[in-house]
Amino acid sequence: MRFEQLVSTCLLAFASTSAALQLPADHILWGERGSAGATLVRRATTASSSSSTKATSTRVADAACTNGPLTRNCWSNGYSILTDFDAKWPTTGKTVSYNLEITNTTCNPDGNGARTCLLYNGQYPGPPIIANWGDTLQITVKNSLTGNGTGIHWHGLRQLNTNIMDGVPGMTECPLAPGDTKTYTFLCTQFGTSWYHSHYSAQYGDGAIGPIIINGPASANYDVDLGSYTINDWYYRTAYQISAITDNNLQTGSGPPPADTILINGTNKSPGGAGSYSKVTITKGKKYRLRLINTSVDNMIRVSLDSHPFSVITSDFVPIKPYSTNWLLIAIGQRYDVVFTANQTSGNYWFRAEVAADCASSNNFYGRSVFTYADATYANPTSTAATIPSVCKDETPLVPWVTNTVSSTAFVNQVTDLEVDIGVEQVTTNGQNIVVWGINLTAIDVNWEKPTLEYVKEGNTSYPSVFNLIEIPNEGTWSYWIIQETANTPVPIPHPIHLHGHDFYVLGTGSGIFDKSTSPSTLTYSNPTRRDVALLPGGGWLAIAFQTDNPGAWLMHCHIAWHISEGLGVQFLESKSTIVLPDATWETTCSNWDTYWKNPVWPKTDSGLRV
Ligand SMILES: *[C@@H]1O[C@H](CO)[C@@H](O)[C@H](O)[C@H]1NC(C)=O
Ligand SMILES: *[C@@H]1O[C@H](CO)[C@@H](O)[C@H](O)[C@H]1NC(C)=O
Ligand SMILES: *[C@@H]1O[C@H](CO)[C@@H](O)[C@H](O)[C@H]1NC(C)=O
Ligand SMILES: *[C@@H]1O[C@H](CO)[C@@H](O)[C@H](O)[C@H]1NC(C)=O
Ligand SMILES: *[C@@H]1O[C@H](CO)[C@@H](O)[C@H](O)[C@H]1NC(C)=O
Ligand SMILES: *[C@@H]1O[C@H](CO)[C@@H](O)[C@H](O)[C@H]1NC(C)=O
Ligand SMILES: *[C@@H]1O[C@H](CO)[C@@H](O)[C@H](O)[C@H]1NC(C)=O
Ligand SMILES: [Cu+2]
Repeated sequence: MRFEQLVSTCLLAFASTSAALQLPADHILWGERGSAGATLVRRATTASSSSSTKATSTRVADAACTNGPLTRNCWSNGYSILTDFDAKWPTTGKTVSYNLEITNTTCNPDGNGARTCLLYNGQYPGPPIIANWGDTLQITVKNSLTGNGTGIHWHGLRQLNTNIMDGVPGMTECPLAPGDTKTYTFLCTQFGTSWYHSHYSAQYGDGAIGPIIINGPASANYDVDLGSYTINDWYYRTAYQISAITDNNLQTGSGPPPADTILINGTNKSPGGAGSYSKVTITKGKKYRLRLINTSVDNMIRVSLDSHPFSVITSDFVPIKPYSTNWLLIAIGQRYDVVFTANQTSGNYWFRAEVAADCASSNNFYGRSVFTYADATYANPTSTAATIPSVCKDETPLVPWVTNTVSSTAFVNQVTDLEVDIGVEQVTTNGQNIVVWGINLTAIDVNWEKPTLEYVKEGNTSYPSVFNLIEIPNEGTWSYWIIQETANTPVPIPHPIHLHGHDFYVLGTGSGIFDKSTSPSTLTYSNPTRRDVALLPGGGWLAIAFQTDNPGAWLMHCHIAWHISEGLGVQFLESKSTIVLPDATWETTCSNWDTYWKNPVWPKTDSGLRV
């Protein structure tokens, strides 16, 4: 079965224009706007009263102060919560090293029964990767699988000038052949919470995930960092089995099978009562930071801690103005860091993870874990849940702490030429061209033997049309995208859209068709939500913008594993003339892969990507 035929569940149309705003070359270098006229605004800090101040200058708010429970806004000399990490970051000169070995083993996270799992260092979730803002991470990955290639994507990490470390087989690297090793080296220009996962086929659904924490300042104070808390759907069959069922269901018009349960930090009790809950001990009077990461393959989940409202302090990596909520909806790939206070009667409280039925998600069981006050005896809680919301939409308002503005003139000037049409497969966006991707269009299909960066290195521009490649030739421009579900789609379901290499600005979302004559005026250009995964509403549209400031081949895709596997993705080839090209070590990964692929254990049966 050809997976191009399978794409019909993902009735997405991608429409793009790009502003031809040229900026001085030193703009990117200094992260600073020059004089009036340029519409791309990039500031190193919000504390500036003058837009012509150099990003490297010291601001009062950035002066050295020590990060502590009452000063989480501080970081180090010249860096604080006011720093725009897209423009400026510390370089500590420190390298933090990890080894991750993926093996084919078994796991039994809720006691329901052992199944085949593909795990990092035998752990589920994989070991947390922890570094400080400005450190270099150096992670050596060994593929100890006998029957699959692999590759790790470091979700949300910008990979400035290190596109070859982005871990996307068929785009930024050849897969690691069985037995092969690759060292991924990159600078942590951002801080906050994220995760790593295999981007090779359906692998991450079988356990190949782990958290990433990059310590830095925060927009609210707390006493204790509880660390990462992954929340995800879980199946008793393997991801390859579920994926095959999903593909077959598609032919008959039915959806994927429901997940069997939800795991919280890799554990839960099974419906039959086996297994154990994740247990967290808290002390009365203290404030806690919890780093919530949605590592699902298919399901949207809402989480809540009974009687303890969350103050939300990030959207993905981006620090935001804290706001309070009882329930948080986390789409796949999204992260929210929250702060809560242990100020209730001493006892046991449920942490709940409920599948969001209103988001077309379904599950056979729910997730639970237990938060216990240090002076109470552990028991199953009797606490009461807050009223659960019933509308499927991304969290709002998510107001970035560092204020940035998107050019509205560039958008409005271009949007008059926006047309949504079906059938354009490959375009460049330096004009006013449109790419639309819908029911009868190309599903992305990468080439593991000849990744996009190999084409770039060869100077070969004959990209196969199934690469879904869109060139953005110039740096220093705004790129705008309307991601549109086709009119009258029979499958009006939400899709979590993720972009590599950039945080994007969410200009707006809506139901129905984006109307170029009225919708632009409803968009937010002043300090819009900034993040790396946003929800495209079912039967609607999502308008995003990003600045071209990171040369590379960057994937934009739906983070529902089945959907990207079925081809719901495009790749941007940004400023190909300034991409740092693959080196000899990179080529060795390819020659090892070519040797393996002459006689592989299994053939390639999907887009090759998965998340
Ligand atoms: C993992 O082991 C199972 C059971 O032996 C086997 O069927 C499967 O092909 C292996 N998977 C990989 C990726 O090597
Ligand atoms: C990966 O291994 C699984 C079994 O674990 C197999 O079903 C699948 O076809 C393999 N895929 C590739 C491309 O090697
Ligand atoms: C979740 O597990 C990780 C280890 O994988 C640990 O570092 C972290 O603290 C745990 N989170 C909580 C909230 O207990
Ligand atoms: C994770 O994301 C998926 C898909 O976007 C969603 O269905 C699920 O509810 C989310 N999980 C959590 C814990 O929010
Ligand atoms: C507990 O703290 C929350 C904020 O985290 C606050 O809204 C609530 O009023 C406090 N409750 C008590 C009993 O102090
Ligand atoms: C799909 O496209 C092909 C070729 O462009 C066309 O012949 C066919 O009718 C289209 N199918 C649908 C369902 O639009
Ligand atoms: C470009 O790559 C394709 C696919 O490998 C190859 O067939 C073609 O000869 C290459 N063209 C040039 C000019 O190198
Ligand atoms: Cu999708």
